Amino acid sequence: PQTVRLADYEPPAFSVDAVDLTFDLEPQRTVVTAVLQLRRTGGAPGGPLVLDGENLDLLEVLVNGKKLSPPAYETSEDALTVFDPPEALTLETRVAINPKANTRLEGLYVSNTMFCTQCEAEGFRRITYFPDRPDVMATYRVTLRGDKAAYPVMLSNGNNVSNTDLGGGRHEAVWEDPFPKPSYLFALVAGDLAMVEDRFKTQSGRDVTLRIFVEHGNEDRCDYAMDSLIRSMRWDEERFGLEYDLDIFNIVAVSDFNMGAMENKSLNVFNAKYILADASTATDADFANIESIVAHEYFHNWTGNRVTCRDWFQLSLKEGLTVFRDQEFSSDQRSRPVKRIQDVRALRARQFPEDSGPLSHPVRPDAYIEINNFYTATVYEKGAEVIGMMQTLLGQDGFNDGLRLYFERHDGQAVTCDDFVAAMADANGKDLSHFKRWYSQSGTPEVTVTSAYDAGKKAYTLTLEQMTRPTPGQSEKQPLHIPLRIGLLGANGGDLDLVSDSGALDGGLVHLTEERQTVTFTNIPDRPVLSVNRGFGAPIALNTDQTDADLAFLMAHDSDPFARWEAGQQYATRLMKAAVTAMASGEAGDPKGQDAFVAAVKNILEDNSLDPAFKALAITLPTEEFVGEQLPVVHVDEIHAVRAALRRKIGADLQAEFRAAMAANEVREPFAPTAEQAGRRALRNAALAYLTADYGPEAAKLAKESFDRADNMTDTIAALSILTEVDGPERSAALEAFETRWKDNAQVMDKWFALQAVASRPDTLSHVKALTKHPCFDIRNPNKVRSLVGAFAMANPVRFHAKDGSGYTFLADSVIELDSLNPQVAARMLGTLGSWRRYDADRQALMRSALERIVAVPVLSKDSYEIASKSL
Ligand code: HT7
Ligand code: ZN
Repeated sequence: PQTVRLADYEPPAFSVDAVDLTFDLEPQRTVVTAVLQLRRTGGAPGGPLVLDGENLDLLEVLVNGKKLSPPAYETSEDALTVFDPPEALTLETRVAINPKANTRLEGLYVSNTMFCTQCEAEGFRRITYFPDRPDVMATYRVTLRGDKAAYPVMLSNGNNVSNTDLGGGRHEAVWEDPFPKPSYLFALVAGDLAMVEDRFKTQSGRDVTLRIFVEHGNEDRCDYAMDSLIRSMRWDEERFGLEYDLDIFNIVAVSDFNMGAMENKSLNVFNAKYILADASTATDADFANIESIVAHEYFHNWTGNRVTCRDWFQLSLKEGLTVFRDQEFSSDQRSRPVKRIQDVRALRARQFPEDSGPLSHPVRPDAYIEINNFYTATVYEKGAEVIGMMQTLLGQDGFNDGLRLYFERHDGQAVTCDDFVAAMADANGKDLSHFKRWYSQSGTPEVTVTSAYDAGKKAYTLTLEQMTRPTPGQSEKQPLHIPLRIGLLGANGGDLDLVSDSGALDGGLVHLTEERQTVTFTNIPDRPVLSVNRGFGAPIALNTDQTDADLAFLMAHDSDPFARWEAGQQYATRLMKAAVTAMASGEAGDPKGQDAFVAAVKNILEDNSLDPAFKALAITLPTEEFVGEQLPVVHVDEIHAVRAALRRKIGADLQAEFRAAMAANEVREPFAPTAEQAGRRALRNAALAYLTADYGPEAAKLAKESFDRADNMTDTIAALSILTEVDGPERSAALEAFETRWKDNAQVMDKWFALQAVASRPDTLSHVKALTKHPCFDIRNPNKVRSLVGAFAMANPVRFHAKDGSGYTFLADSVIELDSLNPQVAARMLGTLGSWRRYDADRQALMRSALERIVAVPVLSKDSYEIASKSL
């Protein structure tokens, strides 16, 4: 397969001013008529007109109303070429497509009985011939014709300008979108759908109709999504002055969807999982996800749609910025520190491994085989961190000025990350050229901080060194501009005033721009305790000379809540690493060292100044995956054993405290999806998990009681996740009760599949295999695949990495089967095999051979080929 390179970017040879599309909708044969107004804007004079197109049955081509025949045009597997085109022309094509047979879920497809589209990144070329690239922006008029009974609802982008009964049981709807847009933002939906409606008045007085379309029976489960949409619209006006620009905003929930949601202009399409919720079916985490994803897609209306990407290498221009915006929104709606901790946990879990593995790429990648593979944690989450650092450097007002200038300059254009940074720099009179390296350099910078205290001079000196390890294709690394927020704690736990050799430090911000720098703080009465990278202001890995006592002190006193949480994580990681290393080399280890940590956990539990959501996070140990990453070799079984043992010890030592925490945080009032109630449930369930950490008979009883009493999905899932680990009759009783109650609810059944897939018990893989035959499992449904195969491969390290290689074989088999149906989802399942170099020799060999088996499949998608071959 061909590699596409940023360096080869050429502006389009032809632009499209206007598109007129007509769809005659039939599940197995939809006819698409496209009329494009084209004009030459580049390329070689007199050169041919080349349009992208895949899997299209071409029926007819006309130029300026005249029918063409070969050799005036030719088709290939992925293009239509028209020779000797006029400089400006009307091109009409008619193609037939088969939406029902479209298992890739890209382009136009059928989900249950409804039609829907997914065009980002390159799905539009599966609908009609078109220059399917984001820098071709056009206005669209769309006519939809279909059976009135089967598709009473027919939607596309923009405004509904007419509806006509065509007779014979068919009808027609016409939609016009006045805003020029790239083809990836085109959408259509047709089906028999229920609708929930609300209204929003913008700050300038525009009355917007808000509609959510769902399958019949789900109308009552849209309230939270609608409320999230309204809150997002208001927040974007208040925070950034950004207002909605049409009179209608539609959302449609679909069951079969490759990702979370899609920001098509005024017609957002969502994975139903991120719309439908109520107390009995959704967990607190589900509600939080709905809030942030609804906001994310809405925010794209400005950051992505009004100003879009010139090419797909610039994906982070819209995604990094929009993730930053949705994170800010959720922080304002909920607890900012808790949100920050959750975001950092996600970044470490998904982006850090990517950055240190074979698929490492910059926030702005410079080459790809399949663009679908670059919707990554690096482009999204690290991209958001880069935006956040810009806000730190410019201040919130300066950042807002930069954003204003960006829209002033580029509204209606397709632009680059460089254009974005230029607007930020120009609006603030700053030079961001050094900072911009974050866009082009891959890898997580490692910062080492060493301290020295001079009691005589009352001076405290920090030496800061940064280093980024080589990544594929980038052997040389340059120093980055790393903004580090630093605090020094005095003996009473308070923050000391920071006066450095370069003057007072505003907010404790140190700019690390060189490979090595020192900073000396003066007037420091005693050796302080260092708190560094407060708020996780920079996405780095940090080495410090902090002692265990320093970490315990920070856990108890740091004024920065993130740093308080982080100290606990580092402390626990240190203990677990030591125990794993000892165990792997057959030594006894020093479990006594763990008592001080348990005492620090007790302190957190009993600190009444802390909110329950924070406490729940602060007492949760780093994941097995995180611990593994800190070790030279991932000792899978030892890490699992050590973490489980530490959890049992904490649970046993703090029995009384956990019982008290459970009682104090029981939510007795009616369920509400508020951050406050969610925090109490999180702490109550974290306490329950510690009390049952030995999975013995008492634990089974306690968890089962909790399961039976639960009146909301959060508590149900918390109890069931414990019960999946136990051996007694409570396990099967709970799993069966859950299945009986929820077998008709696909979304809830996803949870049931996932819980069984992540159980650490030895028989998990056999259960997972059996579950692939369950009537609710369907390999064509991405949510099901992610719940069962994805959860097993990505969230069950001890069973996925079973020494006999059975986990790898299962994954490879599943990927090979899925690849022929849905390559995008298949390729996403593969990521975990890429880390094979991090394991022992036996596992390395087994993981490699699973990858080799995939690469050797004769007809493999370029999606899976790219991931598997680059992993080897
Ligand atoms: N911009 C979208 C990214 C996307 C996508 C969504 C659904 C299915 C396939 C997709 N390919 C790319 C979603 C977002 O980031 O908002
Ligand atoms: Zn997005």
